[in-house]
Amino acid sequence: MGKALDGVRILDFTHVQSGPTCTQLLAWLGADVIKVERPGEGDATRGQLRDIPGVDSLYFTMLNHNKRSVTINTKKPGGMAVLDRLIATCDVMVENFAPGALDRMGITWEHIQAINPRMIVASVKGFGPGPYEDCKVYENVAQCAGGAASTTGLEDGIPMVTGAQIGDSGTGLHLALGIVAALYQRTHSGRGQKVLAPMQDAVLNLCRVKLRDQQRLERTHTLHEFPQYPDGKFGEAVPRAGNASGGGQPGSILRCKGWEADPNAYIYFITQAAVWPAICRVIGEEGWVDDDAFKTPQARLLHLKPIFRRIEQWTMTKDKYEAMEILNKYDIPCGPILSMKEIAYEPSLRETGTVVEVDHPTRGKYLTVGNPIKLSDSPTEVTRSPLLGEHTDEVLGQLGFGADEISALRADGAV
Ligand code: CAO
Repeated sequence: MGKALDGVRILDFTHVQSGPTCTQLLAWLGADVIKVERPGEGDATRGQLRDIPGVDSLYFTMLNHNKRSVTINTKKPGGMAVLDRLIATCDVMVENFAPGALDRMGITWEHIQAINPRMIVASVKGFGPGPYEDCKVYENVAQCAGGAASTTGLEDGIPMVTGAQIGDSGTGLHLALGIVAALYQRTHSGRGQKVLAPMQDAVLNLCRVKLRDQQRLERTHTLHEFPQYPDGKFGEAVPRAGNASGGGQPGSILRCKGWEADPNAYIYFITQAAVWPAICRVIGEEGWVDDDAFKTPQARLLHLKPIFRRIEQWTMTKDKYEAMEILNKYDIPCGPILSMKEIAYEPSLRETGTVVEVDHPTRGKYLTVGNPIKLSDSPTEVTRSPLLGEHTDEVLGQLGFGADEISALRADGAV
């Protein structure tokens, strides 16, 4: 079976996490992704957070599947000549260097356009145009500047970053969509274009509902579904909401049987209005169904804390899986708090290819997250990440360089 992006060739000039997330996704969709790395060193993540000495780290391998690796030193004229030939033959260049780094290498938009006017140049930067546009940015900086940290955490605690890499991987996803859209537009326009996904903007996009709440707060001075209501005070900005659902259906994380010993013996419980009578019956509070204090969603907002305390008395009598089974029979929306260990060994995630075991020549077998986007006519087969420069000869050969030329480039340190 063919792949959605068959025939698309990507010059992958990315490193660390945000850019590689994007190009890995494009590779899974069928693009030929050629990762360009500095000779001898490669992507810094190859050596970061290593668990086996001298072997590519899981950080690197889990972000660079299905790619080819070519080493090119762009600070050597020979290296630039190779890169120019890649620019001539690729459809998209993806990069996430610090602001100005690409220009300093001489790889300006004008330079690229002169070689290949159809090329799409896609960039991740920490910030878009504005006061911070020249700043280097990592994940947590983006989470803080994009509004995630100020709205995450316990209501009386400090700002918190989340474990989900919304700044890096979240921005990579945004960039991938921009690239696919630009490829589609090129089918009509015949022209390439620049695609920019700033990390602050991507995080803010993912925090869209918090800007919604900011405006609600400014208009009404209160947010009824937040834990600060009805007893606490609201300030001028959206506060941290603990584990409140933040949506129209109140929810909370509740303890389950075994919570004293197991840090993940919890369930997320949503008191969806449609199943309120069922919730009352399950927890043995049938009287609440017609009680004026609990009957309507509006009335319940005044009593969310005691309601969840009572539901928790029930969840604490069941383990999280037993609770799920009972609640699902009544269509009560709930979810177990799964540890990474539970996720790693969950059979259904293995069956769908979302958790995959991959074999690597120097590392051996390891687990990775496969393509979370499932296309019925473009299935994904996850293959291992490349060793540094593993495909240099192959790719340079495809670009028309002869064996002698490749040897000379290598002797000069250009590849
Ligand atoms: N040949 C020769 N030189 C190369 C090269 C190659 N193949 N690949 C990279 N380089 C050089 C660059 O030219 C640059 O040199 P100069 O500083 O002399 O211009 C240098 O390597 C370093 O690039 P960098 O500044 O991008 O890397 P850094 O490690 O200092 O910064 C990061 C890393 C992530 C902070 C920065 O790249 C950045 O802000 N990127 C944009 C935002 C982003 O994607 N952040 C998410 C990262 S994932 O957490």
